[in-house]
Amino acid sequence: MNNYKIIEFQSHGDNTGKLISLERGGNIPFDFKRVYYIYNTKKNTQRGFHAHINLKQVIISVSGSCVFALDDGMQRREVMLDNPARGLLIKGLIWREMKEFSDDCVLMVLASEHYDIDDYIYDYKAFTRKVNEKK
Ligand code: T46
Repeated sequence: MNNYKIIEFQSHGDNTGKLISLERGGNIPFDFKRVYYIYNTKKNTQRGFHAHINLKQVIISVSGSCVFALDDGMQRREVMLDNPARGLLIKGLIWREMKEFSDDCVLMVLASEHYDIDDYIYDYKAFTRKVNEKK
């Protein structure tokens, strides 16, 4: 599966604490137009269940943890997001599901485009058709 990648961020800081800086064209490999965060997710909730047609995103758990399931229509992988020094880059057609959120989970997402509902595919069969078109 090559539509996703884990990016390791350099953590700066001293004995007072840590700091990570995100820079477009630097450790974030696209120009981001939007940042959003997901927090206060209720217990046993699952989110996502969609794919994007064009959007690139980097997803970072800045607090707590969750499991991110990725499916490219052929394979499925699960990635644990539990480290602010690690980002999940998704850059192609990937069906995504999020689950097992800890109470303190805050997911910060950097997105290459403004919010556009027409970029979402919510039907899994439509997603696999799109994957096959792109082959
Ligand atoms: C994704 C995963 C990781 C907005 O108004 N603006 C926005 O920029 C976004 C992202 C959402 N919304 C509204 C749309 C819904 O009424 O916020 C509500 C919750 O969004 P959604 O149900 O799409 O949330 P998730 O967690 O299922 O998915 C989100 C992103 O939408 C999606 O792009 O990849 O996080």
